[in-house]
Amino acid sequence: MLTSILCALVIVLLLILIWIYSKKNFDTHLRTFIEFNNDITVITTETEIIAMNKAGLHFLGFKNVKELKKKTKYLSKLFTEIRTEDSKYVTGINWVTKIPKGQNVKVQITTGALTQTFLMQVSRIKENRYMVTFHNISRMVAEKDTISKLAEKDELTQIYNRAKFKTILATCLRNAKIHNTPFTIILIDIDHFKKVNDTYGHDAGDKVLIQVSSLLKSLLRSQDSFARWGGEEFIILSHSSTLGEAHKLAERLRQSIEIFSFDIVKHITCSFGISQYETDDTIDSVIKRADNALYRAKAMGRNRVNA
Ligand code: GH3
Ligand code: MG
Ligand code: MG
Repeated sequence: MLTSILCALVIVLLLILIWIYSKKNFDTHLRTFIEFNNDITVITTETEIIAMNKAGLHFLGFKNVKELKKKTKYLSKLFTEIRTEDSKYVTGINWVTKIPKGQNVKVQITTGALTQTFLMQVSRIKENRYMVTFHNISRMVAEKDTISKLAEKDELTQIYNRAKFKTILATCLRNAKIHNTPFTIILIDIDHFKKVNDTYGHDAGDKVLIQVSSLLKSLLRSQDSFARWGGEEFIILSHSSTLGEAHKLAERLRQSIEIFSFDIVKHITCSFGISQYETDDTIDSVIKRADNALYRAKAMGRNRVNA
């Protein structure tokens, strides 16, 4: 009887030892495996970090996992999720169990003064063991940012182009319809600009366009949007609450151009057409009214503001 109990105890002990060994062995294999990955790679349980590859430790500035764990044992403390309207993955203590396989979660990791963007992926390896990888996409994000910034600027004047202005106006129009917030459009056209080109050459004309842009920009409030509408025409979206206010602003701009001494050509003037947002407006209708007002300003003798 005693022998059978002893035998059973020995077997149970052996099984426990095998279990501990295989568990240890499994984690050792994982540790070796994650070193092959160039991306930051972490092995974690539902709550605690078990291992991190050298790429990760080096990036975060830790000598080893022990040192890292002195700072935190929770992986979620090392990054912040970039949340959008429909993504909110890293919440709750067992967040790692909730991220669908193959799902990319955009996160940021800050080291010192530098914040970089990563795509995080989670794979469940076995019960309570997860491999989390962080693929650095900071360079791609920066390039995309530069490209989209370039795409919204006018090459010559470096102010917004027509396409960008239209997207700003579309947003403003949507808000105006919801919250009934007023805005005005000011269309500006350089007077007799063809004559500038004909008299001083195309390059001098370009210089005028650049100088007009920077002069107008310097006179506008940061909340007003300003763009090159095309050729020698500029456009302003002003959050002026009345037509009178917009008129005053345009008049100030008109006078500033009139007295400014431009390189080579010295003096030019501009005509201004203003429209104010009305309830049923579309992008086209609000601009059309400003264009009609501008047309009348030209007909009335140029160098004037008309609403
Ligand atoms: P108005 O007072 O009626 O506006 O007369 P205008 O001569 O300014 O108008 P018009 O439409 O007859 O001529 C516009 C000129 O603007 C013609 C075109 O060559 C010139 N232009 C358009 N884009 C550029 C540009 O990027 N650089 C230069 N230098 N000229 C341009
Ligand atoms: Mg014109
Ligand atoms: Mg003109």
